Amino acid sequence: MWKKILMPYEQAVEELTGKFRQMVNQYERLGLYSPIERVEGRVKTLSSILEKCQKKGIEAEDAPEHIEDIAGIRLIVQFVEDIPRVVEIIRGRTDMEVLSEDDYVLGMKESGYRSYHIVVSYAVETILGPQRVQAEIQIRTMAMNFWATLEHSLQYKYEGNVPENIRLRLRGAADALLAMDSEMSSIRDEVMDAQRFFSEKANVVYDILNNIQSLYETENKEAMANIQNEFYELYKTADLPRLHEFNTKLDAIAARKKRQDLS
Ligand code: 0O2
Repeated sequence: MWKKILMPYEQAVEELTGKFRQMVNQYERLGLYSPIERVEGRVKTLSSILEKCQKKGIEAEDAPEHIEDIAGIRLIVQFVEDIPRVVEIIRGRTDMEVLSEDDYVLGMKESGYRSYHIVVSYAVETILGPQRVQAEIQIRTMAMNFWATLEHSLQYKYEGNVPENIRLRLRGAADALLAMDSEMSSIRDEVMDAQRFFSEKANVVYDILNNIQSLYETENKEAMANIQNEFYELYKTADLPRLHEFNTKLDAIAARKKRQDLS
C-alpha cells in the first residue's frame, strides 16, 4: 500500500529538484547571479511518516492529507536577501500552487531553527493517472542549513530530549550564525561581483574554445599555434574586456572563412 502511496511523492521530488536545478543552470548559462546555490530533495522515510503520525495523533492512512513534508525540497541560498527572491519565484510559478508559508527566518524558532517554509500543491502524471501532492520547500542559507543539520543529528541521537546544556549551546551557535549571515550580507555586493566575474569569464572562455576548435578545420597549423598562444597569454591576465575582444576577433575569422567557402 505504501509503495503505491509514496510513488507520486517520489515523482514530485524528482521533478521539482530537476526544475530547480535547471533554473540554476539557466542563470549560470546566461552569466547571471543565481539566487539558489544548491538543490536537495528527499521523500520522507516510512518510519519517519509513522512517527510523525503518532506525534500528531493521526491515523496512518490520513498521512498524505495531514503531513505536508512527505515530499521535501531544500533550496540552499548564499545570502539571507536571496530568500525573498526565491519565495517570489515560487509564488510566480504556474506549475505549483502555494498552500501555506511559514517564516522562521524573521521569527526564529525557540530552538534556534531558521528557515522559510512553503507548502505547495504539485500535479504529477503517473501511470495510474494525474495526482496532486503536497510538497514542503525549505529555503535557507548555508549557515542556517549547517545549524539545522547538526541540530537534527543531535535530536536523533537524544531521541528528541537534547540535554539542557547542549540546547543552550545550540541556541548560542544559532545566534552566532545569525550574526555571520548578516556580516556576509554586508559584503554581498563584493562577493556577487567576484562571482559574476568568474561566471562571465567561464562563458567567454567556453565560446573561445569552441571557436578555436572549429577554426582547426580551416586554419593552417602556424595560424592556429599563434591563436592558441595569444589565448594562453590573455587567459593568464584574466582581462575580461580583452578576452571578449579576442573572441570577437575569432568570430570574425570564422565568419570570413565561411564566406570564402561559400564563394
Ligand atoms: P525531518 O526529519 O527533517 O523530516 P506543524 O505541522 O507546524 O505542527 P511540522 O509539521 O513539524 O509541525 O512543521 P514545521 O515545524 O514547519 O517543521 C517541518 C520541518 O522543518 C521538520 O520536519 C524539519 O525538517 C524542519 N524543522 C522544523 N523545526 C526544526 C528544528 O527545530 N530543528 C531542525 N533541525 N529542523 C526543524 P521533521 O518531520 O520534523 O523532520
